[in-house]
Amino acid sequence: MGVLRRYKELLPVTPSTPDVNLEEGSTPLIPLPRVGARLGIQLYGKFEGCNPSGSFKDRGMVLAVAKALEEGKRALICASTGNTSASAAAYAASAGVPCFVLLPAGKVAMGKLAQALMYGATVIAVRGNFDRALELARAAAERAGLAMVNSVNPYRLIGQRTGAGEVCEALGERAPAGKGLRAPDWHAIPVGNAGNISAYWAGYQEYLKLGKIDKAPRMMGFQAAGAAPLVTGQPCPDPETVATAIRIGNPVSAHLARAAVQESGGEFNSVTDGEILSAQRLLASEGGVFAEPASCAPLAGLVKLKGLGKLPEGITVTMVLTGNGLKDPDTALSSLEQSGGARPIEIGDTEEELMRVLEGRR
Ligand code: AN7
Repeated sequence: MGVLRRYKELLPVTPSTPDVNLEEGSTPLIPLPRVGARLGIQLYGKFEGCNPSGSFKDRGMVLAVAKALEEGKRALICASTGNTSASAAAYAASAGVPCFVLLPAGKVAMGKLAQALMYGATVIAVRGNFDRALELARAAAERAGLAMVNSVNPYRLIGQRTGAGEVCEALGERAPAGKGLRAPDWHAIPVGNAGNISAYWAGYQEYLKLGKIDKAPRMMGFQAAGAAPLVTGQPCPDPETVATAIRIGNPVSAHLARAAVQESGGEFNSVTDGEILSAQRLLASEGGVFAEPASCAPLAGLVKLKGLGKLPEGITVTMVLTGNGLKDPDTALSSLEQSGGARPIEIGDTEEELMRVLEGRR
């Protein structure tokens, strides 16, 4: 069941809201016992890469597009570091409406670009960064009467709240008592435009108010060191990071994210590109989950905090693995190359040569 049907009680869905649906949401909360053991914690990954367009954006996009259609809008526009554009383009295709996406030229992972083009969006590469593309998209939406589906659209964050409830349900099922809902101790999440951390916090708050959980987690937001305005407290005029999804210098929802961290007793931290890529390899090789670089900023942060003696022993931590690793194979392969890691072992077509590899003789 997609997000609009599954959560109709929690969402502003009316009888006249079109039934937009790509069967998004209901993603797995994957236990990561080997990685958790290294860190001395109970670690889980909410694998949002299982969504239809391969990222968490689908949870909110489905609602934003449904409401845009309900309001009579006939075309969508967004700026994006990649995943928002893929998601918007997918729902536009499904609903049969045009979609314009503005991307920072040359700074979008190949899989995401391929998606937007395949879904049939008009892709506009802006020679400028994401923050500038967003300004342009907002102005154009206003001028041309298009539905703006970036997270400045309130329906996006409302839809994204649904992830929090799913985390609590999945943890509840695993609890020794085996029933009821349970929040993690820490909720670790990458922060770019700062929408998702704000949405998850609102989702946890909602469940707290409804009495479904008895405490909310600490919200731990992680940014890339080269694009860390929430850590430095200043907008970052020239954001730069290998994690292109979070290459954002002036987050639209900074105020909401700050409130989430403050109210929950959490923190913002930054991690270097090297730490992100090493966490990505760790998650894949010891967790069995391939997530894109931005999604691995939280794990990089947990490793860093552990090293600083700031990760409490035995706590339950959920990380939002926001996007699928298959979106950016280039970065993964060059990261392996640079770390002297795996690459294919080429052999001739003989059994003898194969046996030599299997027995470690070459
Ligand atoms: C994989 O697609 O901003 O803090 O334009 O793609 O809610 O912005 C993507 C953001 C984390 C950060 N992980 O979330 C876009 C875009 C991945 C992402 C984030 C993004 P926010």
